[in-house]
Amino acid sequence: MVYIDIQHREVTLKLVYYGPALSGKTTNLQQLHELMVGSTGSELITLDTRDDRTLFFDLLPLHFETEGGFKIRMKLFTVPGQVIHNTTRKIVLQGADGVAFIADSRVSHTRGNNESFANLKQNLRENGIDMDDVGVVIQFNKRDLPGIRSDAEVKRIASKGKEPVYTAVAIESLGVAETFKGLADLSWRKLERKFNFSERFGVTHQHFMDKIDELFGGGGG
Ligand SMILES: Nc1nc2c(ncn2[C@@H]2O[C@H](COP(=O)(O)OP(=O)(O)OP(=O)(O)O)[C@@H](O)[C@H]2O)c(=O)[nH]1
Ligand SMILES: [Mg+2]
Repeated sequence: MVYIDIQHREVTLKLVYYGPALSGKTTNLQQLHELMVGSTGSELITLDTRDDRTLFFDLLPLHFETEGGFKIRMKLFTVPGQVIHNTTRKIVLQGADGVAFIADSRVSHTRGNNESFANLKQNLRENGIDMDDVGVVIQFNKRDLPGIRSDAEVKRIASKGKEPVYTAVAIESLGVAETFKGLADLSWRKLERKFNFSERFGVTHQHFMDKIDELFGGGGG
């Protein structure tokens, strides 16, 4: 859960990239890190990989300060997607304020996506997290590959569920920033509902989103 340090006027959000093995979770964080170079001094920390598969997690810490001197920290994690690493996934998910579910757009990966989404729900429940309190967004990644669900189909899926849906080619950095902004936006809304940041600390939602844009060099792009 979000960590609020009133004395130091500081809040820490935990955002987790979740999804089936090889869907592109680590790639999303790598691309975000590249996109934000210059605006944050943060390093991307990648732990325990073998053959480029995540064994524990990746972590991208971000931080910025509002004009009123309120500090916002965000910790972006990836989980290991391989089925066997469920214990690790569950631990990394503890206290999540937001989740970006990275799905593989290929039709052949439908089952893997569905099983991983069910696993997300189960691990949230087992961690005592109410899904309604968490900002969940979905990214259909690997739009460059053959055999993917059509845009129309992705739209249809989006209209059926309540989670915002994004499309991406993470290796080309397409859709990566949009997904992150959507995740930050929704997670902040959920927290605002509970903790009333704008009233307590003078941090409006718009101000928060402006700061997020600045991480990408400003200009809202
Ligand atoms: N064609 C294509 N390949 C991608 C895309 N995004 C990621 N990949 C590739 O997919 C493979 C897996 O990407 P990762 O980011 O390591 O996947 P992951 O979800 O972190 O995998 P685990 O850590 O095992 O759960 C890598 O070879 C990536 O380069 C994409 O948009 N298109
Ligand atoms: Mg990974």
